[in-house]
Amino acid sequence: MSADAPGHPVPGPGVDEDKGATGAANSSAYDPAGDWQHPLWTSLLPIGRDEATGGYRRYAFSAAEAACRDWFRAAAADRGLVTETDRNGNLWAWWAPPGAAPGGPGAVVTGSHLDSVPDGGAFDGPLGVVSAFAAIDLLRERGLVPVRPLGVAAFVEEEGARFGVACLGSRLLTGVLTPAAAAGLTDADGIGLPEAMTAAGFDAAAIGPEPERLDRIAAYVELHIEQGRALEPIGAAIGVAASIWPHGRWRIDFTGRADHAGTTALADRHDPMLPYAATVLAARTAAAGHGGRATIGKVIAEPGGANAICSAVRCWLDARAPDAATLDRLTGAILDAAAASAAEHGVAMTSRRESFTPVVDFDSGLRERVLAALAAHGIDAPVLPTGAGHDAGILADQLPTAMLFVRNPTGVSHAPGERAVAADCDAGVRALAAVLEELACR
Ligand code: HGY
Ligand code: MN
Ligand code: MN
Repeated sequence: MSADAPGHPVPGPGVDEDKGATGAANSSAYDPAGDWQHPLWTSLLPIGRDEATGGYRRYAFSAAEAACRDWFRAAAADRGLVTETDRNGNLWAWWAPPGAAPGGPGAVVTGSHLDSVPDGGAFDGPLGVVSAFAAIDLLRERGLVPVRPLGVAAFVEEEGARFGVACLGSRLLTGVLTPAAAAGLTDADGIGLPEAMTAAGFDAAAIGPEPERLDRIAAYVELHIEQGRALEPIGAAIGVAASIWPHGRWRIDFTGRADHAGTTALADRHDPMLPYAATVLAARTAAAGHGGRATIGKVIAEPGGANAICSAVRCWLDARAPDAATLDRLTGAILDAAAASAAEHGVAMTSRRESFTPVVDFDSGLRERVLAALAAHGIDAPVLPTGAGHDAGILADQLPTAMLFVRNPTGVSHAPGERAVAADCDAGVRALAAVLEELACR
């Protein structure tokens, strides 16, 4: 809670005190340290939220995701923007200059994603999409008009929560992931991506790269909740991305022999849980030793009887490091430890990399323009690396991209406790509008 008590009128976040950047400032109950009350934000909040956990389950091509798509289309329609869905299910809404075609050439795009990790927070992804529409509102309030097409994008399955490949929509769009590889992806229930897309009303046969679409985009700027706690200690509401650590996901399968928990002598066991446990500990040790991150956040024990030795344990390793060589050493150490422990316990082990993103150094020229635009609006934003992956990182391979981060006071992300305060969300909208004004309106 801020020094300003609830209900005490405080100046709004907008360009003047009567008319806030997002409309929220018009309320006398505006609390900069409270939850964001932007109507676009509050209308999106209920979609896909689990009542019991307060977390979001907005998986690709699910009913919750369909509702998010409806929300996106309605937000675009309310603003007179033209919405289109590309071959891969990514959404685009366009504000084109008079007489110009939506979508380019020379387009400037902002946005993020609307899907979530299991029980994810409200901000990871949606903050960037809501802020994109809110920034367009702010540009219009200021009487600005783009001189080149300005787009809002929402990319499919950024988290890879359903089909295992992070940034699925942008990887397909750019061709980093082939349609054939994507067609072979399945979810936890064995439903293939083509089947899921078809059931959701998409043409699964059409997925694939769209180089001509990318050629028409001059720059992509993604605003995102900070996923960590670098901004809070230095008192900055907004940050700018320098780079993304290389990172990937590995699936590891330990196959042993199911048996009785009470009668099987310890010496006779082939228990896959033991090398699995050793691998979890090895991941922690290796991450600490290499200055990286290694996490096993998903595990399946089969068949899962409380009084039986498992037949198999399957787990997923997420590993990240500041550079590729360190990541290689980090994952090598973990997989070697897994193999050694599996051999010790008479368990078979296989591993395969399910997705990978090399290091991303964001375009320095675009970053300088972003920083200058922010400075011109009195926003002093530190430049930070991040260990989190983003569609902006995938697109960076083919066009100039940049990212803005909005302060996360606790640093919690990928969990229901993820949060940004209203004043910082408003600051994010103003920062994004400043950048879009520079890139699209001059
Ligand atoms: O997992 C990630 O790094 C991102 O939040 N999608
Ligand atoms: Mn995420
Ligand atoms: Mn995200």
